[in-house]
Amino acid sequence: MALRIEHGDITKYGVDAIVNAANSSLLGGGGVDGAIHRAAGPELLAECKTLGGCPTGEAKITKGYNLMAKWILHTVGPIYNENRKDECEELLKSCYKNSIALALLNECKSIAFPLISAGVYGYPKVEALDIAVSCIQRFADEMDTVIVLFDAEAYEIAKRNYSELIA
Ligand code: AR6
Repeated sequence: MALRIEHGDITKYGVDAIVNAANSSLLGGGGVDGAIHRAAGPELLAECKTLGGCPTGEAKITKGYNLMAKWILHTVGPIYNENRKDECEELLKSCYKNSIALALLNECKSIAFPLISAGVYGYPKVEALDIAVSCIQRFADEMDTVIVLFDAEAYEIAKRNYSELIA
């Protein structure tokens, strides 16, 4: 198993599947979701419209269209709420677990993940990264995996807490 952490833009990764931190409509938005829709092109939205949305913690797959990645695994992270920490943690773990299960079902050997919920949805980045690393190590053992961190703050946290995973 090989998990690494890199600073970059997930839309540029030529892996079998990239994960999208979507919302439950699956009809696009800001952040990484907006970047993926822009890079993949309008056919992505057309396919997403056929999926009927996605509940929080679950995942759905589409083609990658103009991306180098073959597939996009759309998952919906929890909106962070300090008063419901345990529930948020379980839902975030489910995002990783269900995305990885869907990747395995589609014979993916490599996946790139963003830091799900750690932007607009407000999940504290330190905890979000701990959950990402532990779930990927647990469930994606036989795949080549990368966590792609876009913002400098998240990457600084990774350098501090997971220096062994940084190339
Ligand atoms: N590559 C990798 N990571 C990125 C990129 C990129 N190109 N762009 C942003 N990030 P967010 P969420 C990072 O807000 O918190 C959308 O509107 C970003 O720095 O994209 O799950 C959806 O439609 C952050 O660390 O997703 C939903 O409505 C991480 O991706 C909502 O936002 C996640 O930030 C989902 O919120």
